[in-house]
Amino acid sequence: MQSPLPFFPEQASNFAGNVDALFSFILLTSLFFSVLVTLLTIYAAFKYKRKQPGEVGAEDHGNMVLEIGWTIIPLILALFMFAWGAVVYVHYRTAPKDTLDVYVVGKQWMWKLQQPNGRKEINELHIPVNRDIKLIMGSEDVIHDFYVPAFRVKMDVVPGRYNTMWFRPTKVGKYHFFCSQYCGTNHAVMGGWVTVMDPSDYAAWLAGETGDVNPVSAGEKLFTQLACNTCHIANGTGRAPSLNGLFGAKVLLADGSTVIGDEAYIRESILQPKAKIVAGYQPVMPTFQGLVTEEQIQNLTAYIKSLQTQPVPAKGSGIAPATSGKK
Ligand code: HEC
Ligand SMILES: [Cu+2]
Repeated sequence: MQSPLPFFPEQASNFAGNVDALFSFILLTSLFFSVLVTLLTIYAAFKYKRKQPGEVGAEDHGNMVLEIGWTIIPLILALFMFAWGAVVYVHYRTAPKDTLDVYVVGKQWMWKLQQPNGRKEINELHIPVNRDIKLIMGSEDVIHDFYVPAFRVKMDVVPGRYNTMWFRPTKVGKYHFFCSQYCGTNHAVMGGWVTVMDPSDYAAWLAGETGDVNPVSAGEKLFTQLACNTCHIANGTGRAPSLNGLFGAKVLLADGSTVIGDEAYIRESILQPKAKIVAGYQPVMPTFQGLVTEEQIQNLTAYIKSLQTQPVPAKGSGIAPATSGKK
């Protein structure tokens, strides 16, 4: 679908059509009523102007039909805008399964991006067309914001946490992205280009050059270097829960509640281990706040996400650990 209004940027993602349609609807509705009210005001000002000195205004007792009309119609319109907006927003905030995950770090004043195979880029993002992409984003300093106008997606990138967003590019091409949260002197130049490629071109691009270690192996190395592996033993016999199968699973906490083991939870477990204690374990994990860089946290997260073989549930979960046949 083409943009209904002439001043939109190119539409190059699955969200663009919907966002533009909603935006145009709200804009045109507001414009219609603004013009209507302005014209009626001007008309009334002339029509009911005092024409003779000493003229007395007519009495007015209101009009029920009008009162109800201009209450109900805007109410319906506003609720319709809200509902439509909610549908678009929920779709945007709910990433599908099986996305291509790109890690993004914002810092004054550049963007560092890393592909699942480890290939790193600065202020450039290469992605295949018609594939669901998820950006997992952190900041090393202040609040930034990743904005791709042609995709109609933007998301704040906030220090101390991950924010994620997803989209599916629908058109091969090059699209500008920007930092859209004022972040200091060189904020204006903190941007770059998203290159959307045919899947075969993308595969060729991915395979080309790169001495970069992929985030999963970098994370695996860190896991040993930081001695995470002394407590987190793969088969679940250590002082800490096995991290096998954690990603995407439901984790039972000591206070009886549950959380989903997503990127945000893994990150929080590394930086503020005491925030959520896994049922059946002592809160003995030290915090790694200040000891690991944003990139290292992403590497650890990628590594933990990759541990999907042979899930070992935590002791407190009440489920027997998966065994491979023998006791
Ligand atoms: C001194 C032992 C110890 C070390 C070292 C340690 N952890 Fe932990 N970790 C624990 C314990 C105990 C828990 C469970 C209690 C809790 O939630 O705090 C835990 C929980 C976690 C969880 C949540 C697990 C779940 O099943 O929900 C993650 C993720 C995690 N640790 C990652 C790490 C990483 C990454 C490192 C290294 C950077 C690390 N841990 C180092 C003891 C440790
Ligand atoms: Cu910025």
